[in-house]
Parts: sequence; structure tokens; C-alpha cells
Amino acid sequence: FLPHLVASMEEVEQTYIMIKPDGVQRGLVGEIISRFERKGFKLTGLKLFQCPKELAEEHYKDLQSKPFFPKLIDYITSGPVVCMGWEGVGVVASARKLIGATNPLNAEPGTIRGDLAVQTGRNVVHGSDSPDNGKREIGLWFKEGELCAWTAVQEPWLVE
Ligand code: IDP
Ligand code: MG
Repeated sequence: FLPHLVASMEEVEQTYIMIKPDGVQRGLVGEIISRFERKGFKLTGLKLFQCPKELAEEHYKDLQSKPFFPKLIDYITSGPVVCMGWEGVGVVASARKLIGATNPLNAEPGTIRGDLAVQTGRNVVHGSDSPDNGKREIGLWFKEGELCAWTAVQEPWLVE
């Protein structure tokens, strides 16, 4: 292993990515996971999960006052979601770019929402909006022992 070729720990971030119930129902799980894999990020946690209402409300607590909040909670709890932790240099902002704009009609082609979704209320995937929220959300959705710290053999070929 070549530690001198690996990015300093400060540059390495964690983000919480979730395939929403529409993504699972539409059979897009593999397609979405592969986009983060191919980019070069490292999966640290992965599970299929039926989200309880309380957790959905906690996750989206900043949007509590929005008129669409009750519908958002119904949507997120309407079927299983795929919960993921992803790690990498700049992973938080990069994942948001891979995901695309909140409204899929405004999302660029080549992004997940731009290629695979139509409406804001069915936009197939979530990604944390800051490194702090990445840590917070991973802590919210995963229990201790559900995450793996591991070394990917490709790391020195991705980060100098
Ligand atoms: P983001 O997912 O791109 O970060 P946020 O503004 O954080 O977007 O909103 C969280 C989620 O709430 C969106 O992904 C979408 O599912 C839902 N949402 C946001 N705005 C609307 C709206 O105007 N109508 C219906 N759902 C919305
Ligand atoms: Mg958001």
C-alpha cells in the first residue's frame, strides 16, 4: 500500500446518498449506484430500508414549514429506500453535481435527475448538501456496525 499517494484525511468527506422509493420501484437501484462507483467514490454503507415517519421528519426537519412537507414525508415513507454512505475527496459537492438540480426538468442531461426523472416530488435520489450534513445524515440513517471502513485498491489510481 502506498500511503504517500493517498489524499490527506482532511480532504476526504462523507456523504449520505439515498435512492428514494420511486427509484427503487422503477428499478433504478443498480443504475444509480453505478454512477457513484464509476466516478471513483467508495461505498461505506448500503442497505434497503423501510423508513419510519419519525426518521423522515427528522431527516427533512429544515423543510418542516414548507407546504409540501406532508407530501414529502408520505413520499419518502411510501416504500423501501436504499441508504448509502459514500466517501471520497470532494464527494459532497461532486455527488450533488452527479445528482443534478432539485427539479428534474431543470437538471442537466447526464445527471441522475436529468436523465431519469421528471418532477421535483419524484426526483429519485437524495444527496447531503454539506460535509456537516453528510456526517449528520449518515449518523441518522445508519447504526453503529452498519458502516465499513476499508481500503480500496484503486485509491492510488484516483487520488495523487
Ligand atoms: P434537494 O433534494 O435537491 O437537496 P431540497 O430543497 O433539500 O432539495 O428538498 C428536499 C426534497 O424535498 C427534494 O429533493 C424533493 O423531493 C422535495 N421537494 C423540494 N421542493 C419541493 C416542491 O416544491 N414540491 C414537492 N417536493 C419538493
Ligand atoms: Mg436538500
